[in-house]
Amino acid sequence: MSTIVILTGAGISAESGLETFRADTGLWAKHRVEDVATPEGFSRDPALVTGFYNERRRLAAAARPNAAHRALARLEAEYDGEVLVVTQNVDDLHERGGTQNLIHMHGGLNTALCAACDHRWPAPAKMHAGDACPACSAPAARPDIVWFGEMPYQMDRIFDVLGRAHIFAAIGSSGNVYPAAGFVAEAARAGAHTLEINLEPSSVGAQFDEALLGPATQTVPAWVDSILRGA
Ligand code: BV8
Repeated sequence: MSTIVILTGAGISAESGLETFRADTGLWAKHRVEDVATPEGFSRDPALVTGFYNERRRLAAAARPNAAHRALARLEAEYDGEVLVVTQNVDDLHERGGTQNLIHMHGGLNTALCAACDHRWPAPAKMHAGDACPACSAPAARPDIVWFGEMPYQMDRIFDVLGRAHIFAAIGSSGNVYPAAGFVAEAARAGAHTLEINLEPSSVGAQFDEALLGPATQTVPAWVDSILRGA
């Protein structure tokens, strides 16, 4: 059975109105990554970080999946093989767009995590630093987000599927953050055909067999059509 692995980054949610990280108006232009996306930043100022993710959660809830998210759901539903989406994004637009076989390798806005006992529960719209864990009662609730220096989720499963991928596509990712940026090399080693879908070549663009340049809401549906047509 043929396997397609798709890595997505902030660029697939850009046309849903969610800011990317590296655009000069991006999230990190307003916040130093060390202050809001590291465990050290969280321990230094848990209220600042919790507030940063409350705002991201509010914006994600107000956003809607776009044609690119929906096209990937159609691919999963209609393709005669396995389709796995591995997203770096913490928004839930893939789920709301219909994708089911999905890994949030950097966590997600809609889950809270207890730093004391690892319990997870649905995140409230607004979390507060020191919220109590519903399982162990410790005042140790944190966003269930993989920060820099933390191990991304489900890496074993991701490498297992990359090892048997026939097609690997990276959509809307700048290729600056590892280990995600290394997935194309892993898929190529397994003999996969690799494709980058982006507005412009990423930092690892030269490692791909093929590039589809343009906005994701146009390029992704066209690519999915070509796959389903057997082109
Ligand atoms: C780890 C959650 C190890 C937070 C994020 C070398 C090897 C391995 C690791 C490292 C290394 N060097 C340094 C490291 C450490 C670090 C790293 O990679 N640093 C970088 C800066 C060099 N990596 C880590 O710390 C990772 N952990 O390595 O753990 C370990 C080992 C043992 C034990 C413990 C630990 C963890 C990294 C995860 C950090 N968390 N996100 C949050 O969301 O708030 S990262 C965050 O930025 C995203 O999740 C994403 O992964 C990353 C990059 O963002 P993109 O999605 O690519 O978005 P960006 O804005 O950059 O680009 C947007 C793209 O879209 C652009 O290309 C643009 O052209 C395109 N685009 C825009 N509009 C459109 C579009 N495309 C199409 N259509 C459009 N309309």
